[in-house]
Amino acid sequence: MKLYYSPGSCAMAPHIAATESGVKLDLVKVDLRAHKTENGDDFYAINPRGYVPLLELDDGTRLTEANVLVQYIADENPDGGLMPKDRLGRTKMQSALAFVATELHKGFGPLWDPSAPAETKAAAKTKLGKRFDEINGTLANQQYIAGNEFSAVDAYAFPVINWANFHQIDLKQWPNIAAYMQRVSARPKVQEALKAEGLM
Ligand SMILES: N[C@@H](CCC(=O)N[C@@H](CS)C(=O)NCC(=O)O)C(=O)O
Repeated sequence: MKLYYSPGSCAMAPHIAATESGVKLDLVKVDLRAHKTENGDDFYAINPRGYVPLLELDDGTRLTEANVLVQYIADENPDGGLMPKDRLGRTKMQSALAFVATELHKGFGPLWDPSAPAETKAAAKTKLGKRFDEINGTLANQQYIAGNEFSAVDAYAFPVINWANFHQIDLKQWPNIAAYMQRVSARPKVQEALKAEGLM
């Protein structure tokens, strides 16, 4: 399987899901400004949306959407334990993944957009802060977002929450999140993904 990624982006979600599941990926780096792969290919020809992550299966099938890719990798490799097996557990995990996708991942959108007005950015930070309040509360009683075990939602939440560091959002305001980020980043398989992306 081939993962088109950019270092530190949301593509780290399927990357971590893979390392945590013991899956070896072929990584293809994409320059998201030029929308060119490291091989010089036009990335728009691979994904017309221009987005990473894109997972290419060995038969050439191309899959997108970070929250779905982590589920695909987890489901293909059930021994990794990243997705619950029972229906209610899976539904809860999907709910948590959708929350990360729509509230956190897209919540950062205006902060990455150079054309967004200052008021829009400030409003985005306020809203993200409310979401962080909620996660901080959850993490008061458990080690990871869905319980005491690392799971699919952590693979996605970790790189997205980390973007706070690029936008002057001090995670120390949410001590349980700050501790969680340390805990996740210390995991050997997360370190493996960070190193592979050239971030260590
Ligand atoms: N809906 C997509 C969005 C992916 C996305 O936002 N990717 C960003 C990096 S984190 C990107 O590739 N941006 C490049 C661009 O906007 O051209 C998903 O959830 O996977």
